[in-house]
Amino acid sequence: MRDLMILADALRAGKLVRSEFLRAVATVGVGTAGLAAVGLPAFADANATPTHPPRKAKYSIGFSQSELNSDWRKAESDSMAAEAKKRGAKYDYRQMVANSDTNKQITDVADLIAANVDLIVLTPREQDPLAAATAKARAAGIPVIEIDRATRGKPGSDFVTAISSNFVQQGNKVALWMVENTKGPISYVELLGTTGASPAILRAKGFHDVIDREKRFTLLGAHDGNFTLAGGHAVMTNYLARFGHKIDMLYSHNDDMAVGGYQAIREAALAKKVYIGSIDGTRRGIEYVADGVFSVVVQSDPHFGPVTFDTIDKYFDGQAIPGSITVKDVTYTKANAGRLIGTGF
Ligand code: GYE
Repeated sequence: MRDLMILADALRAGKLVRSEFLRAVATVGVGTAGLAAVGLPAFADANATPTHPPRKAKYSIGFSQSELNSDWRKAESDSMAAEAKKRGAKYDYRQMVANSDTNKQITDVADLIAANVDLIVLTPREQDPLAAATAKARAAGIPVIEIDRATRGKPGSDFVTAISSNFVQQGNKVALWMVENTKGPISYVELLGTTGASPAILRAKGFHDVIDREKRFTLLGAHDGNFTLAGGHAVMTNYLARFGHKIDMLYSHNDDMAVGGYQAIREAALAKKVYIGSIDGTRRGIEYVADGVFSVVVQSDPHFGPVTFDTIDKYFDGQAIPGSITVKDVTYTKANAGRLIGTGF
């Protein structure tokens, strides 16, 4: 117990960083009761996310962004930075950008752990590889909040919470629109988001849960377009060469790929209407809905700054945080898109 009190004092005095403290505690071999006795329930289990971190005048927050290659990602990063700035008296904030490289993102998280930030906000590019990075942060006693995308881990123990849209529901909504607003046999192609990314996996699931029950819909092909305009354009160009006039509908996991797909349709001078359904709510996507070019776009709101920092506030305040926090999204159709263009980014 004496050893533990010395360690706890050293931690409070800032002579030890948290990871050093945790390593030292492990060698002393005290249990939960011992830690609680010196007023440190936060570190009761070196392998669990601390739930009651010690109070500080200022906390350092590290945000690991997967990439900044689209208006969606820029809107997300801008929202985070703006909110951090507003709360600058309480938070130091830094962002690392992984440039669409999952391995770089793993290193970015390792760098934030080495820098001993107080909390990591992570938008995991791929759900499985980044689960291990999250586990390393947890083992070092650094809490992780996952925003927008999630890893496969268990919220509440592997990480504090996941704040995101309901991706399955987004896919459901596009499929339902197509079921309710088209007639007869429909052959379609699907532009998939980045392989291994939670929104790509769940938007496919949500769409197919609904559409696969309808016998009049036939899938011609589905391929990874990496959530980019160029990727969507390339995949759609290929599908048009293969299937041409057979294509009645395009389901795209995001607006950028849908815009690329639509450009390919125009270049192919297809003399027919192709129904296009997509997700995100970029300004261009909403304008295309208003113009009747896209049939339906389900929003995926990228403005994570306020809800994320509200959650961080609560966390450091010792309040209970739910394992998942769902962002509310609207659906754009011809009926509302014109007046909602301002909600785009
Ligand atoms: O739809 C897409 C972006 O993870 C929800 O990632 C996000 C998705 C978003 O690249 O445009």
